[in-house]
Amino acid sequence: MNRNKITLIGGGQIGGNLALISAQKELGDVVLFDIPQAEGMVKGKALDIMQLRPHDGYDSLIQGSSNYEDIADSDVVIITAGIPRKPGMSRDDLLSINLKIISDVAKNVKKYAPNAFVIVVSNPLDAIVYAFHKVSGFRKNKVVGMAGALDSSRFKAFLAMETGYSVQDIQCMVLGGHGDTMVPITRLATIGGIPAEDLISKERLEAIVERTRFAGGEIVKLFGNGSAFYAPAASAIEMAESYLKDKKRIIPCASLCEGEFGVNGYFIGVPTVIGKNGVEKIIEFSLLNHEKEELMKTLEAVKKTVSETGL
Ligand code: A3D
Repeated sequence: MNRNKITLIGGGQIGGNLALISAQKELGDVVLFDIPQAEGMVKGKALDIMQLRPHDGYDSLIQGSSNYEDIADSDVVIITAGIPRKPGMSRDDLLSINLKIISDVAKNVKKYAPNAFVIVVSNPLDAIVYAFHKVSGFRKNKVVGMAGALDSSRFKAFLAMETGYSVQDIQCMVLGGHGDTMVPITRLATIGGIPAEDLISKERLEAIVERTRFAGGEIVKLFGNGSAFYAPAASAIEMAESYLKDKKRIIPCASLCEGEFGVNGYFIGVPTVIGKNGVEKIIEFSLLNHEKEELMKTLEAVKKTVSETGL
């Protein structure tokens, strides 16, 4: 049986962790790709993970490369190429640099891995995934942005920390753009199937929602020179795994909406079914008035950043 091929464009903090988790889950063979100036770094990380394999006995092959020919015929491409935030920066501050990078990456992915399912992680997420889609011309079911998976896992983590109950028993979703205007749907958060609103006071829930909105910034401030990477990597892997194993998980992802939730022509966080055909469906459900208003507010923020791409 042929193994899947997973290419990681950008071999920095998230890229290295993506390689490690892909190998540990035996999702397939991995190409960890970066620019020529970082070739030694990705080759070193790849070799390090190859040498870790005997501990767990997994057989995935990990290769570092700065040659686009090595990504040929990838099944999945996860893109983290770009620069991360530093304290005081918003995700939107990264736009001009990461836009140039994603344009270059999109052309090469189109040339060498035209059939891949592409997961974009680089920020500002909703605009960068839009740019990838425009420049590559990939069909909308083959391009998706990772954000809601992470924002939801942050919401879950904070609910678990608040109650002391297992994260496994917590369900919730965060929709909208990947910025401070994201929309945690508090009324649908459950703990062991019980509405979180019944178990946690209104004030504490509001504080948790607020912490979720700024969770990325909280880590940026602690690091001082970069942004989160463990949870972002795990979130993107969850999406890749659902595609490769045709699991049909329902994950909040930045998907191209064409009318769903009243959004047209933009990538924004919505509940998305990921299976062997990529983005198989966006699941719409009724929002309350204040949730609709919040979604429209986050859409305005996404539109503004997208308009700055000039695409
Ligand atoms: P970092 O450790 O700097 O890695 C980025 C890598 O991209 C570096 O190794 C660069 O050399 C490489 N790179 C730069 N230009 C190119 C190019 N043209 N082709 C290929 N590789 C290139 O950053 P990181 O891994 O911490 O973060 C990566 C991106 O993810 C940043 O834009 C972050 O803002 C973003 N991010 C997004 C989320 C979301 O939830 C959406 C979360 C955390 C980080």
